[in-house]
Amino acid sequence: MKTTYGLILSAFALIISFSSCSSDPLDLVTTVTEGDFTIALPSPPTTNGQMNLTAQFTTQNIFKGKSSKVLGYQSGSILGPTIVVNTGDVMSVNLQNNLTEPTNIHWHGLIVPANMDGHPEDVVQPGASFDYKFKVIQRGGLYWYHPHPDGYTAKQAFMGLAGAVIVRDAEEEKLNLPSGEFEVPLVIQDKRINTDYSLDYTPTMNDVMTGYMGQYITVNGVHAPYKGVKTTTYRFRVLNGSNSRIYNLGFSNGASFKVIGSDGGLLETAEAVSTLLLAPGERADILMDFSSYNIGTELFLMNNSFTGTSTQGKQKFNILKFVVETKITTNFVTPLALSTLDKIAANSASKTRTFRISEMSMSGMSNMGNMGGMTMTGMHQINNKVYDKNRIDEVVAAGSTEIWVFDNSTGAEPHPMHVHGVQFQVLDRTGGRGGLIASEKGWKDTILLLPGEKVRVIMTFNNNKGLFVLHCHNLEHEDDGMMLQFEVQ
Ligand SMILES: [Cu+2]
Repeated sequence: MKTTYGLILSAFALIISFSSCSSDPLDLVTTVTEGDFTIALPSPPTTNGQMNLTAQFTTQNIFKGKSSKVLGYQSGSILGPTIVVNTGDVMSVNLQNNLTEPTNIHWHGLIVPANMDGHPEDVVQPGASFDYKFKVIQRGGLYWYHPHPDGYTAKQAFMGLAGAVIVRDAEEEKLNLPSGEFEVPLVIQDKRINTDYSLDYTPTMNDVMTGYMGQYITVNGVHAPYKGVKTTTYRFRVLNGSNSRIYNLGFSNGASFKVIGSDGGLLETAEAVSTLLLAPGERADILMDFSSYNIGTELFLMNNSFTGTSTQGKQKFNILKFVVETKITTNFVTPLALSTLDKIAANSASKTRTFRISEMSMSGMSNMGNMGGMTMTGMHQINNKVYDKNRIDEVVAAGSTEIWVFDNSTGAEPHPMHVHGVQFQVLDRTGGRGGLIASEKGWKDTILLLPGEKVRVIMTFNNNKGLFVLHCHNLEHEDDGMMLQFEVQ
């Protein structure tokens, strides 16, 4: 494997990797290289739900003073604007495809009609455009958008096509959570680059097995940023927009922080934690209280090491530096009760479906070479099947409640499983970690399964009839075929 790596790595990346502390010699291109944290954290511009996005080739300074060739939804930016809407608003987004391959938009976590959901076959050809129009019907929360065309999802998302959607509702407004400058979206991604600083998406066979990881962590599109903060509580809206890297988020001083929301909005009550595992596609709504910190204090949002999988979690690294700059006095107190979740009773489910996750083993595959144009697929399967656009795998009755079991008990890799068209509740996790973490106690659309784990989720499908997909949100696994279709009828 190292030989293959050596061939595909640029000389620049090799130098960087060898000069940084490598915690795993087998993990050369996934070992994170920290920067100097001297770029101020940007926030993507915000927009309402009426606007135009143009998928295009553009550039952005991901590294200080260095222009990187990327893909973007607007000129000069690797991330699209943050769309801020209220429950009940109609979103109307024109997507113009100025790429040289098909693209589309999947509104991750939003419950939209099937023909607006960015189904992998529902694509916009190069030079064409499409109007996405739908009503926002669910509760407040952090959702996101990214391309989902069959076979191109991982590349396009990695190259820069993604953005956040913040939905607000009356229940959340009443809580007076930190807002304005004290509410900060954090889109965390990892990137690989070429010698000219352009983004490098060239997955090898091994990358397809583990997922494509980069050695440079970016937040809101820049590598190693810092953020000046005031002595008060901040609300961080965190999205793991990485293709495959899982983060075990925490603060470098070990401070506890409060998890108040998950993929589908607020939890019932805040839960204090010191680390939080966040898989690709997942979101976390957290409160961090800087009120007791002295001016000049520096601390980092960081990734802690974690166990449970052999392919990730070995290395600790810093992600974002906070510098406490300004003393202010506020009297924010986290509300004791955040929300009320209507729990779906397990006995209300009319059907249980099991999705068994499996991978081909690595043995015998090391000589198969580079994936090249992704011509070989199917190493990752659900119920022994790879994605086939001509096959409908499951038929679900509109309005029905079902339990879906994701079974990774014999799997060897982590898989964040994502279901389109619904939000679900997690009933339980058996095997592996054997329980639920703070961010899994609310509404979810993506759930992480580490090797050995089985998770049961329950959901009620709405009346949006048509074709949707469920898939692994490790996007290399997804493009490799780890995706099935279900029809709501
Ligand atoms: Cu996977």
